[in-house]
Amino acid sequence: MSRSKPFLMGVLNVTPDSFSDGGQYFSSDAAIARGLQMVQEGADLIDVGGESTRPGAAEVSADEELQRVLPVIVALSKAGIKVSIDTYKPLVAEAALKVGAQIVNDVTGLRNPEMTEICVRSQCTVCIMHMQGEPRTMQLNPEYNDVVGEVSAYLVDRAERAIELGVARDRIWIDPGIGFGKSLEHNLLLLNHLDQIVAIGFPVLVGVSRKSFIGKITAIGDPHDRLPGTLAAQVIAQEKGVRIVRAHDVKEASQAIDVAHAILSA
Ligand code: HH2
Repeated sequence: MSRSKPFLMGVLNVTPDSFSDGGQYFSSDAAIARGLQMVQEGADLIDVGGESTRPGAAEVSADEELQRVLPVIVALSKAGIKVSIDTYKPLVAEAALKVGAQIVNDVTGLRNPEMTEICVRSQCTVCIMHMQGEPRTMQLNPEYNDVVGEVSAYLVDRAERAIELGVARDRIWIDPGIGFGKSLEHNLLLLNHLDQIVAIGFPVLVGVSRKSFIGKITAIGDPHDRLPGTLAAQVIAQEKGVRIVRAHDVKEASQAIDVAHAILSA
């Protein structure tokens, strides 16, 4: 059976406090340069975020978030790059779409009805991610009876609700939300059973890049040292059929995905 290569989403955090690249691309110039570089390195789209969602991160006002992301989205869109806006705030999503973003990446899975309205009106693509709880407290005591079943049911429910409200079925991506209200075991079960989430029928996006589950398995504290573990998890996700891989280290992920694709297609 022929299979297509997953798309590579480059992560661009225009924040001072993201868990692995906080402060690195906080100025617009540095962020734009990094966005262009990631496309050169093989990214198919760039996910621009202006507020960290790591456990304990400070909340940012919509105004502040807009100041961070808008100049970057304008510049990358003008350069013909596909941009997604990583936000749960309707105001931020709306403004980002107006200046050229084409995808809304909502880690709260369209919990806010205004976000759905904006996606319907703009006819953008939307990524619905699963998260248990809120970013500030989500890692305190995540609990599931059947994590794969519960996350799948949530994603089906949120996607069906979005369709009822007017989002086109072919504009929906789903994401199990690795690290968002999940223990190590929950993350591993989700990754090993991604094929069940793929079988739901929407394109699946997965973000494993440098995440703390890799640190827990390997006892590597510094997220920058988690590249080999990241690539292992990304290739497993690819093999299970995910359509979009979210990565900080685009050059390396691109090589891993190309090689895995050649093998899986032989
Ligand atoms: N992970 C992060 C942020 N946004 N969006 C989706 N759809 N899926 C993910 O797994 C995901 C996401 C966390 O990573 P990062 O953006 O690097 O960190 P921070 O939230 O600290 O800015």
